[in-house]
Amino acid sequence: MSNLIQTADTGDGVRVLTLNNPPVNALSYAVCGELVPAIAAAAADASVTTVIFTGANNTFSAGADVNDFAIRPTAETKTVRDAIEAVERSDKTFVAAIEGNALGGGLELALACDYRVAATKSRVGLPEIKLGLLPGAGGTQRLPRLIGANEALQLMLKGELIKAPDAHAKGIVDEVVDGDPVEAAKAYAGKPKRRLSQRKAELGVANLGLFATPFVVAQAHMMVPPEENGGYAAHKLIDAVQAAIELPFERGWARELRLFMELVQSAPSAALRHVFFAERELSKVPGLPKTEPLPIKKAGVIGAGTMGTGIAIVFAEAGIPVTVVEPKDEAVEKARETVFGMFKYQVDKGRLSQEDAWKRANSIAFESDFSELSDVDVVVEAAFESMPVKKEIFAKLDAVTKPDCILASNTSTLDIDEIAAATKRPDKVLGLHFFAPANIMKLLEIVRGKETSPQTLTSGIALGKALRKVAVVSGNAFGFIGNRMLFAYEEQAVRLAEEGVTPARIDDVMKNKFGFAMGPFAVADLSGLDVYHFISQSQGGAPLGRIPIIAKLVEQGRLGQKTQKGFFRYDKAVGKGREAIPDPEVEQLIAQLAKDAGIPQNPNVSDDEIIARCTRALADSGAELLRTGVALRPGDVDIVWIYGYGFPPHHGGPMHYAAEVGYMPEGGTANAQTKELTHA
Ligand code: T1G
Repeated sequence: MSNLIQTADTGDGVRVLTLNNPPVNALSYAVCGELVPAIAAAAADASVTTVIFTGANNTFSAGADVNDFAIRPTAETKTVRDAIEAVERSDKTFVAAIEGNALGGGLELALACDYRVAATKSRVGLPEIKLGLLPGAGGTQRLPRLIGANEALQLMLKGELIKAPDAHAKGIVDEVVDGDPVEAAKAYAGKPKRRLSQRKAELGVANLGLFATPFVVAQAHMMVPPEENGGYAAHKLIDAVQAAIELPFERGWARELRLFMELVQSAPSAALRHVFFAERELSKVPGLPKTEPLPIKKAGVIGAGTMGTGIAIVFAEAGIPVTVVEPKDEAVEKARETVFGMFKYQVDKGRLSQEDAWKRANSIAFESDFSELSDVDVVVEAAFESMPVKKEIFAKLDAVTKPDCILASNTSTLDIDEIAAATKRPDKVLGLHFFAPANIMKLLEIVRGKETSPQTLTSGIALGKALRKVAVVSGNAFGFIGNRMLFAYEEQAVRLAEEGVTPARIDDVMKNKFGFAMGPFAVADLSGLDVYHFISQSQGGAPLGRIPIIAKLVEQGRLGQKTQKGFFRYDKAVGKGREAIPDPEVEQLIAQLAKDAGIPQNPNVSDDEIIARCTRALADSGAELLRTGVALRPGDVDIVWIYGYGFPPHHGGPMHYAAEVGYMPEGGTANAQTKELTHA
């Protein structure tokens, strides 16, 4: 026994079993191996009337240990289900005393109890769907019996975490306390058993009569994505909840396990579990000496354009007052409108109180003079994408800001070392590359220059967390991680178009068949074809693909969504001008240019071939970034593409997907400098 379960008797028939598996008290096979006998011992002990479950380190449990899903259990292995069956078999009263998080199997253990007491600041939830799973320890059978099948299903489909007061209002917990929930739980000692397994699951939808269940179930299946396009777990979850409504508990419990086992062995779940751990690896930079991050209490932003304003809002939402330096009054006016409009939207949506919105909006100051930045801790420059402009700004910032102030550029393609060289503090310079719209997009590329000090990088990573961003460290190279790969991806899409496959078909396949949020040509039109043209010009002028399609389109003023025509046409009357409408003129232009260049046509290439070529281009480019050390791990590449470019998470990202389909990128992924193998 290794103390994963701590047992304490309070002498009046109450036994407290404390889950003790830091940091999140995951209910691993090892923990369950101790929990099952502990429950059995309490059940067999006549002096015990009541068992209280709680967690050490002020948290209940984050559920089953996700690592365990990669291990095939043996006949001896004890799981959360075994622990819950032990509770179910016992005639003692069981109370869950929840503090911190009670998630997944943790909440399922609590649902197996007769009573649940939660600390005010605690959260409960069944987020398994985010791992491509369903609650496999009774959650799909007990939660519908507690709060009604329809509401339970919605909660599990979203996988959202619920604050204790809301959980109480929904009837998930019986009491919310400000003090110690264990003390409060003792008041339930000896109270009658109240097992959810003994209840019937009501649908919880009024006035639908006889065919209510089939109707609600059919509706639910229609509301979620197709199985092959990210909806695999959702459909199984709906089946499990249908079983809770239609079958006796024991049979529903068995059905749930069968559905869970199908999911745990599935590729989408393996991909989403990879994403879960890859995201938690991001802040660990191999070889980075441990240093204390510099405190960031005040910030500055240069430029009140779309990016500058978005970045200022990000700081304000994180509670960091920010000063935006912008010489042009009309830009300041526009920025102020954007800021107030954004916070008003949050109030209207009930996400923010009027008072908080006001406070945040007013924590953004607009000034025209750099000297207003003399006491800030970090400045993010978001000015025009021109090296001379940026160097001039950094030289000024170097002169007016305090020595410890970190100077960051939001450049998406320019050389951070060259920008840093315009200052006397290159060790305090790094790239903080936000993605548009900065206050919406979660991804942040932290670009490490060759002079960036460990403390500056550590401070950048800590700032990324404070701004609630998913921050990925990148080396300083053209396009960093995301945009570098975007060019390779777009190049392949353009090549397919040159061979006679229409942009509309390529986008349809990559979006509706593979699962991208948007197809490659719609992405190009959204970013602006002039941006692509400008960047390829700055990179030697080679066009994307074999013929200068983008150059021709730009020549014709087809810059993309912003000019209502690019690869596609956009009509303000259709989908607020954001819906891509195929344009025969562009298809004819491409066909003519391809004919002139003698490019063999293959318009009937299969959907799978289109997917393979586009995803291989991503994997090859990602592999090159790993070999050259620009990206630290394949998981980092995957997170960049999932959070920054709409790569479908149920495919795990470009590198994970390549491994999943058995594609090894040219040259492999071994980092030439460290010779470290960086497997997907
Ligand atoms: N299993 C294994 N490791 C876990 C874990 C888990 N369930 N949860 C967290 N960790 C690790 C994580 O990798 C990190 O490790 C450290 O703990 C701190 O986590 C049968 C099938 C609880 C809200 O989906 O959402 O139960 O990087 O950095 O920001 O039905 O972790 O330090 O080495 O995220 O404070 C369902 C997953 C499981 C919840 C805390 N449960 N966890 O967030 O810390 S499946 C979940 C979280 C299940 C049953 C099923 C968050 C958190 P390292 P962290 P945090």
